[in-house]
Amino acid sequence: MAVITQPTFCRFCHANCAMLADVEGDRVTAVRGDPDDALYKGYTCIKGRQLADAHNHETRLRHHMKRGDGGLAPVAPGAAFDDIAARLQAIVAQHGPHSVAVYSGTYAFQNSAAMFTAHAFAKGIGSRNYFTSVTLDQPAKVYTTLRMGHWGGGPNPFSGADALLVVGNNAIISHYGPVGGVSPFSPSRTLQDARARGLKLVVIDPRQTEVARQADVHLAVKPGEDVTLLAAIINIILSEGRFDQAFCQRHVDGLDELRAAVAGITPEIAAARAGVSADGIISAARIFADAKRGIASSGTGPEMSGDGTLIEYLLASLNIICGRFVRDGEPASPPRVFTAQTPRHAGVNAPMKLWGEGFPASRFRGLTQLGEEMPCNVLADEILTPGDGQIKALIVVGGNPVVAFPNQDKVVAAMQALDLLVCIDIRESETARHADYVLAPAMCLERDDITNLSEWWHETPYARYTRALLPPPGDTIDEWEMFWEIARRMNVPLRFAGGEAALDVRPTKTQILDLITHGCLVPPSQVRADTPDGRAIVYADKAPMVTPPPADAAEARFTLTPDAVIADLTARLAVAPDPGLEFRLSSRRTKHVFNSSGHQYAALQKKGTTNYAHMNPDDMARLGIADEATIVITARAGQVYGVAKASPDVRPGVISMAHAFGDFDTGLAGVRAHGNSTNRLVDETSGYDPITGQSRQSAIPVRVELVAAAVAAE
Ligand SMILES: Nc1nc2c(c(=O)[nH]1)N[C@H]1C(S)=C(S)[C@@H](COP(=O)(O)OP(=O)(O)OC[C@H]3O[C@@H](n4cnc5c(=O)[nH]c(N)nc54)[C@H](O)[C@@H]3O)O[C@H]1N2
Ligand SMILES: Nc1nc2c(c(=O)[nH]1)N[C@H]1C(S)=C(S)[C@@H](COP(=O)(O)OP(=O)(O)OC[C@H]3O[C@@H](n4cnc5c(=O)[nH]c(N)nc54)[C@H](O)[C@@H]3O)O[C@H]1N2
Ligand code: SF4
Ligand SMILES: [Mo]
Repeated sequence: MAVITQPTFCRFCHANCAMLADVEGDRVTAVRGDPDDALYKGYTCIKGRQLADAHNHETRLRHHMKRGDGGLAPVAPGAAFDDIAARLQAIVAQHGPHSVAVYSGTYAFQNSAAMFTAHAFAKGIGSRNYFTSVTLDQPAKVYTTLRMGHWGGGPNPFSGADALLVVGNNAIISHYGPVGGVSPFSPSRTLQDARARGLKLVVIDPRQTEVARQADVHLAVKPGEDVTLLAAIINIILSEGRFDQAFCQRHVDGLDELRAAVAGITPEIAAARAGVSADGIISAARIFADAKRGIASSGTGPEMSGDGTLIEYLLASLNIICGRFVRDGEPASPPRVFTAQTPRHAGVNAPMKLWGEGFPASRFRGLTQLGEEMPCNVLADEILTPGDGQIKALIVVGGNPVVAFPNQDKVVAAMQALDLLVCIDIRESETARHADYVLAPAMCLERDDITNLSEWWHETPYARYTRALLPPPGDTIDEWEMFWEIARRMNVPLRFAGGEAALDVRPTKTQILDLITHGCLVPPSQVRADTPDGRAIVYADKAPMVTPPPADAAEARFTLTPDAVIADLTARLAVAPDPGLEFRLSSRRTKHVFNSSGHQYAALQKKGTTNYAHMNPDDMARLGIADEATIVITARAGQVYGVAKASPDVRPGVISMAHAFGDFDTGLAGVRAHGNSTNRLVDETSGYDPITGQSRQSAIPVRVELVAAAVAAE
């Protein structure tokens, strides 16, 4: 059969690398990087190169499944949607709208319409219980920094940066980072090029990561001690007068309070607590402050250490006191093509508080919605605890709570306690094992998509509208259509920025995307028309060239003292490090899998099937642990097994381990073939971030023993 090669982009992860796909009839047979794409230049990673295998894989669901006495079995689409809609309607009638919850996991963020439709569905029902993986990820930088104000013109872009300060973010493996941080597009090459033009790099990470290997200064911080370290860096910059005094005078309030709060944190005190050298801290502070451009930013590691809000506050403060923003008259930050446009002026937009009083509240831990989502921290308790507002039904789209949420046993109990659990997943995931229905979605090459979820990283007005290259197999349909099928049966409105979706006639995906992106620079339908070949387009002529001055003479100012942050910081700095258990288990990513996705593909399995417990060889020698030995890791909240891996890049006292491996009952028997879930070590009821509810998923105090020794001691 003839092979037709078509351009598209990868949606295995958020980097959206430009690809060429070979299609034979109804099958994709191979994919590779598109060398003609000016931005990606043919780059792909090993995960993306499995797209053909993924689409054709034997574990892939091609029909919706319903649980009966014999387990999951195929069910006709009409019957599935009728029954789900009827059961949801009965649950809402009996228990009220909050009894239905929706969770958008990582794959809802790889489909340009899924997350928005899932959210519209929850809102249409009137439920406060809409959850996303953001509150398991980096919620503090999304929600708690806005209370300091934000700069209309945006942060300094990566391309013009002289210095970056990177805290717990390894974009070379994760292809993920904040705007202005290490670019997620062909990250290793981009970073090398930036270093060649003079970029200075400071990395704060308990591991010498792939990014840290290129650093001028690497501070191998003890996990969980970033607050002290960042406070010391700010103290040095302020006391040595290396900050942007003119910028602060014009735009910033609260500098004296911040100065006072960090004044006692000398390089020596921070060095002792964080386990790094005082000289290293001083160099890091001077490199960052003496540069003209470039930002301080973090990834998941620090956000998960229990101090997310304080760490993001300190990083935002560093950028504010050093004025790391696009200024009046400088080249403007590019407009995002598919995002509603906001003025990109050189001025401060007023602080915003997106949680607390006035926001729908959870029944637990004083937590409330952040923006329009409830923190994942409370999902299990909201399901398991009877009373007004108890969650009875959950729809999971592209997520896997059983391996991704804190406190695994409780999450499993919660999934089992639901009256109705619907998973939208390409396979029988660890969570789908407990589902009443598993709905089978079309995969990425079988659907239209736009680059709305990756465009915030682009430094040009880059846009892509890719067409479905293959027909969806079996009964599979796009994820947004599943919500539409249920919504129309329940008569639940699906409201988007551009208005309500029709429920009587099925909209096209282009129509849905136009509704979702209403107010954007160029509507998806127009980008589609402009790019009949399905390749990228850069709307350079639609971009403003320079950043205008602030729109309003009485512009807002940044505040370095929102709410009680100074008191919280002072209290945190006064606390000596947790003397508790000897090791700290820190989170990391694995190159060849994406959380719990990819473990089923042969080429990726060859790279390893367990989530190795990476340890410093000196620690292993001291404890008599050989490379590849099985160990037991015990935290206050629980226990897991791991396979020890000698890794000199990990600082002593640290176990560096990926999450989303194994299942709840994998245990010792399956540790080599599947790994164990580190979320068995995480307790969501203590040590969580008080605003975002983010649990301590990294920097977890643990004890480590050889399995043989542990068994003998019992
Ligand atoms: N201890 C600890 N816990 C963590 C983290 C950590 O570092 N440490 N990291 C946290 C972070 S950052 C995140 S984002 C969360 C992730 O949390 P989740 O998003 O809940 O978990 P994933 O494993 O990414 O789940 C993705 C699911 O989507 C399915 N899938 C794959 N392709 C498709 C598709 O095309 N369509 C659909 N519908 N489904 C598909 C996969 O089979 C899988 O079941 O975990 C968090 N949990
Ligand atoms: N290959 C691959 N890519 C992925 C994923 C994957 O599973 N595999 N997951 C995706 C997801 S969901 C996300 S959110 C992004 C995350 O993207 P990143 O945030 O870049 O994730 P990591 O690569 O784990 O980098 C986090 C770093 O934090 C460090 N760290 C851990 N604890 C601490 C601490 O207490 N302090 C400091 N300073 N550092 C600490 C770890 O050593 C690690 O190097 O990656 C995405 N990309
Ligand atoms: S980095 Fe890899 S998985 Fe992510 S979009 Fe690119 S090729 Fe796909
Ligand atoms: Mo994430």
